[in-house]
Amino acid sequence: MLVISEAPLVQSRCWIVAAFAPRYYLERIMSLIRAAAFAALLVFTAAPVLAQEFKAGDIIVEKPWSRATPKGATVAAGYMVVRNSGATADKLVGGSADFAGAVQIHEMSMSGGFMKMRELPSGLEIPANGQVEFSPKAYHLMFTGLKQPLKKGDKVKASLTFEHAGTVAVEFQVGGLGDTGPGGAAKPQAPMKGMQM
Ligand SMILES: [Cu+2]
Repeated sequence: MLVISEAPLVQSRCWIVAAFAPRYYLERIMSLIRAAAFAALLVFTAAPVLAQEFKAGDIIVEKPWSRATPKGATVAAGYMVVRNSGATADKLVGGSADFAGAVQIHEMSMSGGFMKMRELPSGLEIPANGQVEFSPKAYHLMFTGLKQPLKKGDKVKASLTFEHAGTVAVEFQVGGLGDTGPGGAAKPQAPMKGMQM
């Protein structure tokens, strides 16, 4: 008796499951796809940002970039933004790079109507809770004694030494020959605070 009366019920339950299952699974699959797509989007949008920040102590080096060098060039320049989140000033005192003989800190300034650059042998102060921008026409790193030409799309390793934060390993993204900003962007250059022009 029990088996007979239960049979139609089980059958009808199966029918309900069968009718709703495709839709249920489709929705589950769609939501999984959506979640995966969202995760992929996060990875793709977050990765380049993370890859362009290098940190040691209170010092953050943002978007280091350089330019492709013409054939036979022996020097290249490095640009970036150095932020100091600490309450005391720090100082960039030097650096080194696998691809260059030396890394110098340079400053551009107007002299007799010409842009001239000079080395800052004692380093460059990074103010407390402040930042210094290294860009064409302003402060820059000078890679001298290039051991290889820099090609667009390269990522070249260097390290920067700060008086307090110590050494920060960074990677310079090499842009095109005429680039004016990271990723080739032609951003307007803000005048440097405290720079004699
Ligand atoms: Cu220079």
